[in-house]
Amino acid sequence: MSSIIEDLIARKIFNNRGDETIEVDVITVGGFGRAGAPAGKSKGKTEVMYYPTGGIDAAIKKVDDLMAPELAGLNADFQEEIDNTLHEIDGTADFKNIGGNTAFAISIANAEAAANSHGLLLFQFIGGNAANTLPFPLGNCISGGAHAKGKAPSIQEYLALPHGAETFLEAQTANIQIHKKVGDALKKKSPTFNGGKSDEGAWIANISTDDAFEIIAKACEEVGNEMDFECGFGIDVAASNFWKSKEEKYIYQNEGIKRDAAEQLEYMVSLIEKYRVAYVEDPFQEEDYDSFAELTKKTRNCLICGDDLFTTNTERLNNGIKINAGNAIIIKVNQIGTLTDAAETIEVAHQNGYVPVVSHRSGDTCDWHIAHLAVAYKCPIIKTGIVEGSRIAKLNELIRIEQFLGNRAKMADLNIR
Ligand code: 2PG
Ligand code: MG
Repeated sequence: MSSIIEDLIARKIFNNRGDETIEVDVITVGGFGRAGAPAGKSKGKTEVMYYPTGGIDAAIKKVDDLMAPELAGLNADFQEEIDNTLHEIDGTADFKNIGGNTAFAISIANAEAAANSHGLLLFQFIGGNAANTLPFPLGNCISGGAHAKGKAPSIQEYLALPHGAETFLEAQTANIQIHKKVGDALKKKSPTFNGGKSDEGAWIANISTDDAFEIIAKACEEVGNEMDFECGFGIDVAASNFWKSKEEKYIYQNEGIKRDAAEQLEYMVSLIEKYRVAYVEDPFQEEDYDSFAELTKKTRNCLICGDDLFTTNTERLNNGIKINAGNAIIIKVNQIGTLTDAAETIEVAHQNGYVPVVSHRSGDTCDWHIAHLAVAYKCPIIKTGIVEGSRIAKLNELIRIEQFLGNRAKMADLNIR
């Protein structure tokens, strides 16, 4: 009885970019949950719509007028029923009517309210006793592309991945050291570098794509030696953002280089081999499944991950699985709208040997739910920056979860050797 929903309260808050977003409280007889929606800047074309016509104000009114009365009296323990009800109220495939971010906030707040009604933490409520593995943090050190203002590498993110760490605390400590070293190296390399950072807390500098590789590779190697475990690194190319469909070329602005799909494939293979890159996200534009499959075939010991390619969508993931396009998938619940939809995609990923990578958005709040989702759904990697308030909120929560689990805690199984 304690999980019966009594009311929903929606409001407008701000994210780390200073943009408005929606937050929802779900109040049950014996508990409470709260979630604020994040927002992408480099969004996939097939993500659900964030808000209905009329924006956040219209979304809040719909929570008051439609969702609150409809959900009151239902049991928050039954996440699927709650999420199906959201789909029914909306009635479209992409949450056009109530907004995907509205659905997201209700869905996640509901899960938290259910856990809270039982006196459990979110990861325990969802994952039960089996949820005892911590993800490796994939953390952004250098921002470029759509996440930078002014001149910067075309590749959107250069990410540290300390995959040899034995504890989460060690892994996050390594990432912090790498981030600091990268900052020092950028100061030496670029006369115009002034310590500027992106929304995700990664450094922004006017350097070439290749210089960024040299800098992060060296920082990871040094920290790996100091801490005595392997620190790899990866990139989020976010290639859709600099793919010009008319020319059919990827435009590397800072270098004045253009590459067609075949040249981009060759370039990615050469980078992976030269720098032993452990993780590559969205190396091609979001409809080019074939190039993803080619790259996956041509490389070893590297995760080839789809973000804009899959948009946390089971159908799109299944398209990829058919031709072995990639071997990892970014999970962003607000790309698809509800926790139930995202959980289904994670399940399909697990069943087919794709590594699910739970991820923040560049525009985010200090909510820490994705820390719990990573543990609950056994996602071996969490992508959520290294520094900056919204990132630290999630990373510190994982440190708490690790402590809470005590000697039951272990790091996820991640085979990039
Ligand atoms: C990405 C994300 C997060 P955004 O492309 O992976 O780093 O960016 O939230 O802007 O889509
Ligand atoms: Mg991405």
